[in-house]
Amino acid sequence: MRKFLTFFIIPILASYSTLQSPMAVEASEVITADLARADGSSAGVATISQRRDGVFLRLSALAPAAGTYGMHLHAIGKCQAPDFASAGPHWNPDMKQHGHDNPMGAHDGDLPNVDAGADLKIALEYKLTNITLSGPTGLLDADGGAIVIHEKADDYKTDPSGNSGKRIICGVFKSVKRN
Ligand SMILES: [Cu+2]
Ligand SMILES: [Zn+2]
Repeated sequence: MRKFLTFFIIPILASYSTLQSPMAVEASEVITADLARADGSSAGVATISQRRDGVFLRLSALAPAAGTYGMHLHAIGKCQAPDFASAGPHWNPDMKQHGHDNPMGAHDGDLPNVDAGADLKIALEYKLTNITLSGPTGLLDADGGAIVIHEKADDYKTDPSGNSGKRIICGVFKSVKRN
């Protein structure tokens, strides 16, 4: 039994420290978005941190039901309920089509689908590629940027939004730290 425990506890501790490590690495720039539902209630928070080892998105949110949801960075920092159309199209500085499975894709704002289990929680952190936070081609350009969660999964290929349906959660990114 002791051997069994040792075998399983070490990987758990290892993954825990991996999750915690972002806070230990000093971030040069952090932007954060309070997430809201169409009825105005809070749905969680999203944070993007520019660090020495890359740019990382961390999301902690509550979905309306267990399931898989499309999620993107959108071009305009405006979340006007109830349809959040104000957030504009996917963030797309390179003028590509939607989706990593689209030969003409993808938008820089295209992100992997997120999953919520029975507890409705969506919690993740991953490295973003092809992202610049500030400057004229950055996510936080003159009209800002937002993160949007959709009612359905993204099929990763149908232009312009992966058939992911209505926008159900939206958050405007705000700069919280600059060194
Ligand atoms: Cu979207
Ligand atoms: Zn897209």
